[in-house]
Amino acid sequence: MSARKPDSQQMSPRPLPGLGVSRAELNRAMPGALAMARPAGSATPLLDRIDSPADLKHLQMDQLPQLTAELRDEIVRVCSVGGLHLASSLGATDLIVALHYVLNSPRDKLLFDVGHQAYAHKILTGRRHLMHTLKKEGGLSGFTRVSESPHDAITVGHASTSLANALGMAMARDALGQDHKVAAVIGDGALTGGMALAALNTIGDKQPDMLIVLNDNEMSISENVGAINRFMRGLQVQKWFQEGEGAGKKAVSAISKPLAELMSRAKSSTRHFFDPASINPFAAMGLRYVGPVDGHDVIEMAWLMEKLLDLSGPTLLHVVTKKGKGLDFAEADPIKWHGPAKFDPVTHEFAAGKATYSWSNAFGDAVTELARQDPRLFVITPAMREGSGLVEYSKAHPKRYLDVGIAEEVAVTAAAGMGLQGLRPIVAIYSSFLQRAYDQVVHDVAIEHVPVIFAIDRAGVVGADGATHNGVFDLSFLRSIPGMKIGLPKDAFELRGMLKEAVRVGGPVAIRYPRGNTPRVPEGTWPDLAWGTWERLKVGQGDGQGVVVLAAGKGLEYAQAALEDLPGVGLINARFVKPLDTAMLREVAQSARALVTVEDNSVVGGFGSAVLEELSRLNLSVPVRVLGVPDEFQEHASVERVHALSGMDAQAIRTVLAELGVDVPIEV
Ligand code: HTL
Ligand code: MG
Repeated sequence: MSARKPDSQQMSPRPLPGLGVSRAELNRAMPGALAMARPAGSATPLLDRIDSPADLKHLQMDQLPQLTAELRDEIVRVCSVGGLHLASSLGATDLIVALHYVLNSPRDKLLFDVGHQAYAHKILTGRRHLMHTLKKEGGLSGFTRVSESPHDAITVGHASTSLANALGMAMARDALGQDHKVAAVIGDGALTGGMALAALNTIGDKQPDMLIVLNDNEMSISENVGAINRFMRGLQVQKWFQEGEGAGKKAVSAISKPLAELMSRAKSSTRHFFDPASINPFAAMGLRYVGPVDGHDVIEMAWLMEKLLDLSGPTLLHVVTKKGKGLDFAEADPIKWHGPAKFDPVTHEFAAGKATYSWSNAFGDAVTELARQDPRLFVITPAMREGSGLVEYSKAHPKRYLDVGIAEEVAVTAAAGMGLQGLRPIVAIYSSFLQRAYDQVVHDVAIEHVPVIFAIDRAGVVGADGATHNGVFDLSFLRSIPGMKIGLPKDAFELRGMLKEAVRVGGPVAIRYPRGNTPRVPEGTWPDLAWGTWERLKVGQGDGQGVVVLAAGKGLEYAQAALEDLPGVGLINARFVKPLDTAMLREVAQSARALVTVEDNSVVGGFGSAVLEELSRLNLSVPVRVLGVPDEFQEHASVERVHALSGMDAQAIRTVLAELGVDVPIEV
């Protein structure tokens, strides 16, 4: 901190590019949050003139509100096809315009955490004409991707990585003697992640020049959680208090004063409002804290950001935004509009869809019911209440429910703590996010066989979210952990059987199921299912010359479809991957001419590998073809398409069977 020049010296009143009127006039003309409607007479959309951040610099500053309104219209239109991150992108539009107005991307580095809020950034950086391809096969990624644009500074999808990346980039800049700016945008949800907090710790210590824009909308996907979140709510109360007290101005207008004054005012009002012992955690970590400011006042933000970017050391600008800004429906229900299905861009009504029952619903219903029977159950989610099907559970069992924020490591180790104290904790987690907590599974859970159940959702290919969100490694990374039990239910019936059995047997147990739907089963269905037993679905030709398909989880769906008209081929529901059903494997390996394994996981180290390892241990040799996700990152496309490209869908299975000499009727 000591090396920093006094702020007041650095705040020379440099005029903003294109600012033709005084700030006071602008403030009067555009008070408060910016309206969605285009100002009358703006016939020529500004957006048509912008293909890069450089074009943005030609705009007058007072045109920025119109530009953000046009961007929001465009985002709503683009997102109406469904499955896109609407509310977050609407909320971040103003701050993105402000940042691009004052930064010089790609020379300056602009990093987005998660990257789901960056649609305005994509539009402003030459990708407007491709927005209709967002998250589609061969189209734009739903997040920022280094390989997609020079303006995308980092590749993201998982939360809380922007600050460590920004730290690295700022230190690289300094080591290489360069002088560009580094700015990171991080949401209040992403800030709950340990990685983000640990990065702040180092940033505050090393003091690299950088701007962190904290986009605080009080929401993760659900309501945000945690002590820092609570602290930030306090800061907002303070802002409202200043306004309500008639301090004369909105808190944001204080920004036009020298920064030093702003900071001392923030400090004193913080003192006024909080226990004197409490301090701003960002300031305590050595960051210059500025805010909170109105995250929808694009002019104020641009003005302020330009100045803050010139300061030495790290600055955190706390901007308050509304998730879903500009769209009444989305502002009122940002959870529903986080990633809405297809809707009408004019009426905002959802397209009528078939009622579906997802694997997440199946898990949520089962666990809500099971917790009524067993007081030891406790469910932990790392910020995925809706996605994991836990809304009802959280209401039914509020005392045995914990949302730790986007902190998968904490979710797993807190479960270990509960397990050590006699509970039967269930960590409900997406496969790709469990990657974050690998060491916690090994070190805190598995070594002492702590009874933690992992309910692993979105296991396998997830489709439109692409490479960052595909959950195709969990079989490989969990299988190598001693004592881990792994089950892949073929339906909600087996899911319930496995859950019940997992609670009974204890120790670390993983139950993984895919994205998608499964038939609903009646309440009270609790089948007995002995761990480690496969199910023979089709015996096949009994002359010892047949081919047998061993399929697990989602792979079984494809295998069943492939074998419909092939009575001679045997089929096994290989619902346990650890331990395998060694007795059944031995039997088929000794009688079949060839085996085919099918799984929705990487072929490296997954179910097929487990079969090969076991055959080696049993000293049995039989030809085995392993089908699954190949050893490459799978890009966004529909789930079915990725599976087809991976060579593991029904058609691919039939092709392999034909290669093995099975008489497969040719499709017409
Ligand atoms: N866990 C990890 C490690 N990464 C991600 N991306 C998730 C979970 C899932 N997730 C999102 S977006 C999101 C979560 C939890 C909420 C982020 O809240 P934030 O942003 O406040 O940062 P906001 O939506 O604008 O409010 C995705 O997978 C896209
Ligand atoms: Mg948020």
